[in-house]
Amino acid sequence: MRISRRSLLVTGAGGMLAGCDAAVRSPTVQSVLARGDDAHRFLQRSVLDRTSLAREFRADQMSPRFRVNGTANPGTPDYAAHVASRFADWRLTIDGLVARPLSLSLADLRSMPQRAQITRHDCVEGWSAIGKWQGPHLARLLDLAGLTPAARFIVFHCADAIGGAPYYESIDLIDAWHPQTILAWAMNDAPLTVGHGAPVRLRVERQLGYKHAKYVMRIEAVASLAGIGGGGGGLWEDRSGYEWYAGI
Ligand SMILES: Nc1nc2c(c(=O)[nH]1)N[C@H]1C(S)=C(S)[C@@H](COP(=O)(O)O)O[C@H]1N2
Ligand SMILES: [Mo]
Repeated sequence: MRISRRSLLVTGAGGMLAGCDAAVRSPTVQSVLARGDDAHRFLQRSVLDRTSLAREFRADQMSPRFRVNGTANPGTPDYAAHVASRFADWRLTIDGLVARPLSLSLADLRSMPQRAQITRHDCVEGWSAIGKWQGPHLARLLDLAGLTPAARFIVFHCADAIGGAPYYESIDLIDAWHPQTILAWAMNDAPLTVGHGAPVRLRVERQLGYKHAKYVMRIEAVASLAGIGGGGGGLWEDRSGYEWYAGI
């Protein structure tokens, strides 16, 4: 069995959601899928599973209370200044293995095509909550920046630190191009609060809560996770041996 764009479109998310076709047609995702062509049949099956959608819910199923977990406020002078100016001067950096490094304002992110989704957030500590998230597709941002062929992982650098270690997370290109992977600036139809990760946080809906980086300041495309933080691909991976791929 060969993986083809067609089988991905049929079994994966394609066609079910507006905006997804564009992601599947992108040159980068084509090259990710092409790599799958060479893989063992078992790996091809895994790629197909990885592209399926997380369950989405109705508005009346949203949790009345969505807890704030981990950092509730980065608390640095820089971050406090951004909160005071309502992130008017804040810029998201997209750099690393990209053809065109970007510096985007919150207004830029808000004016791009948006995706909204109501999903269940599952924390490894044993709680879940259903909330609505909105923002541009991560894939669109990465297409604007233009990943170079060596890029294999996307790293999210955050404004906060835990025990002195900067919070960071990373995902591979399959999750980066997943149709539900967005950079959310809104939650439950309001701008993100400080507690939930203002001004933007990652939503990577097929994985556990700790992968959903809050307070994202910089997105970096890399060939390898070695040399970033402790090399484990994320703060909790480094500190506590949490799985790098936290699929749910
Ligand atoms: N920057 C940053 N991102 C983070 C965390 C954090 O402490 N700092 N905690 C993670 C964990 S363990 C969870 S469950 C969710 C919590 O998101 P919430 O506060 O919006 O519920 O954010 C994740 N992303
Ligand atoms: Mo969590």
